[in-house]
Amino acid sequence: MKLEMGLRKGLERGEFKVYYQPQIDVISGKVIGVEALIRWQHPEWGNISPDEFIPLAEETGLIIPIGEWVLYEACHQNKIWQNTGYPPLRIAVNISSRQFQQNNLVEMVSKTLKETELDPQYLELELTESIIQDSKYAITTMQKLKAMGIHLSIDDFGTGYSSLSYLKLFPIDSLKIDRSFTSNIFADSKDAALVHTIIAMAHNLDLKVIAEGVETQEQLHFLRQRQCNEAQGYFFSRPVSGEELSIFLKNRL
Ligand code: G
Ligand code: G
Ligand code: MN
Ligand code: NA
Repeated sequence: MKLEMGLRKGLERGEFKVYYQPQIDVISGKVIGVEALIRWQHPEWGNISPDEFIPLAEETGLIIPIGEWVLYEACHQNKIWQNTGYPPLRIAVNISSRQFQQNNLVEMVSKTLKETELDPQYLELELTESIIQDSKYAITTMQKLKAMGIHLSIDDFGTGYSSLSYLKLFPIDSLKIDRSFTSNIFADSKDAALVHTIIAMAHNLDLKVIAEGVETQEQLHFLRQRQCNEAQGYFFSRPVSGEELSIFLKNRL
């Protein structure tokens, strides 16, 4: 209850920020994308993790205005980077299943792209396997987003309980290997086998693969040897503010 009020007020008072984490092409080492991650700093309670407030925002429906705000911020920031002259990046935005179910999602996304003047090819929406509950609706919605030129990926891949058959039905571009697998590559040979198998399966289905939670050079090496396309994690950068990411981009040019 208290947290819910806090969320409502937080949105009005501008307590949310969007942080950005770079996504690196494993072969070239170049930054090719950025994931937008929401942060909440409450004046009294301090930093509250999205793991705590996103589930509540979903329950209360506040994820709709919050998600719309994140999308606008992220697209706007991406356009600023492009106008600054950095090589164009793709901005990846998390869409929760409640947001995905909202009936005007496609219109909202389309409107945001127009307002921020961002070319749709530079937007990626990260969906989780939980959207599959209503697969007919999901496919139609995804087809509309694809028709606009937006990239679609499946986040936290391999952690849900869904069947693999949706992979042939959904018009997606890439899979994001959950960081629980990546972090265990050298601790558990079964995780290593799963990572290797997910990459091979994705490629056989003509999908790109990005590994999350890459923290060491050894993990990156393992992924490169197995032809994983992209990597994201603390090894490259923690999620940082827009200004800090600008410095990161400048230093890598
Ligand atoms: O670093 P991290 O603590 O940012 O994220 C924790 C969880 O919160 C992750 O599962 C992430 O996908 C989710 N998350 C972060 N930002 C957003 C957002 O803007 N929208 C949604 N729906 N989820 C987010
Ligand atoms: O569910 P989603 O993939 O959107 O979650 C991203 C989450 O993972 C965020 O909380 C982000 O801060 C966190 N994260 C990103 N890179 C790393 C990493 O290398 N190690 C760990 N432990 N967490 C990471
Ligand atoms: Mn994500
Ligand atoms: Na994840």
